[in-house]
Parts: sequence; C-alpha cells; structure tokens
Amino acid sequence: MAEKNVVHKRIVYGNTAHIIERSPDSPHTHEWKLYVQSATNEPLENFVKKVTFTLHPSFKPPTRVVDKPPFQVVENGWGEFEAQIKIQFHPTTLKSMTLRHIVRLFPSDKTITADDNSVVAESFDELVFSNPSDSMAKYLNKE
Ligand code: SLL
Repeated sequence: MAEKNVVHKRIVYGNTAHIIERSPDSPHTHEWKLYVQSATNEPLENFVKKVTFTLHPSFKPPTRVVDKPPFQVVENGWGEFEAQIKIQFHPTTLKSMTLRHIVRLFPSDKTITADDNSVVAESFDELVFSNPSDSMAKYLNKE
C-alpha cells in the first residue's frame, strides 16, 4: 500500500496595534502590523514565495505584495476591517491559500490587551501538504 506522506506547517497570522499620538491633520489613531509567521520558528521563506495582503480600499494602494520575510504590512489607520492574506508557495504549481483576518485596533473579547491598550489578535492554522511531489518536498524539507 502506498504510504501517505503528509507535511504539516504550523503558522500564526493576525495583527498587533497600538495607539499613536494623533497629529491634527491626520485621522489616524493607531499603528498596526498585519503578519503571517511560522508557529515553529521555521523560516517561512523556505516554501513561501510571496504573501499578498489585501487591505480595506481606504488604504492606498490596498494590495501589498511581500516576497521576502518578514511577511507583514505596517500601517497607520483609524478603523477595523477585514483583510485578505493570500499565501503563494514554492513551487508555483502548488495551489495558493487565502486566509481572512479582521484587523483589530480596539480591546475586545477578540484581542489580548496590554495595560497601554495595545492589542494582539491572532489565529493559528496548519498548512497541510499531502503527498508532496519531489519538487515540492525539496522546499518543504529545506532547513
Ligand atoms: C468599514 N470598518 O468596514 C470600516 C472601515 C477602514 C479603516 C475601516 C484608513 C486609513 C487611511 C483606515 O484606517 N481604514 O485612510 O489612510 O467600513
């Protein structure tokens, strides 16, 4: 019987946010960082080719492509919104994966909040690659 070969990669994605001093001519109240990271401290770039973050259309430009680590976007803003995070892999024949995350700025039951009201909103996920081809395995097993 053919052995089933499954490779798991654990990731963390989400955002941090903190209050910034507001300048009179800007509506921005917070600086936030939206990111995808390895949950196991493995270099994600071994198998992640690029991450495309799609922000709320009020951010110009709303689409941010990051093709090297850290896979993140740092911005200033005033509101919470749902972002899309598209992960593309090496080799490019591998199907991309799209995650959604609500960028949170304000303390709530969805965030971990520090004394200074800075927040963290994170999710964990596992990317599962079943029976990777040799060309894929080369990237997935890279160290
Ligand atoms: C909504 N929650 O769903 C609102 C949208 C958009 C946040 C919030 C823009 C920053 C900038 C910003 O913070 N947008 O204009 O530079 O309709």
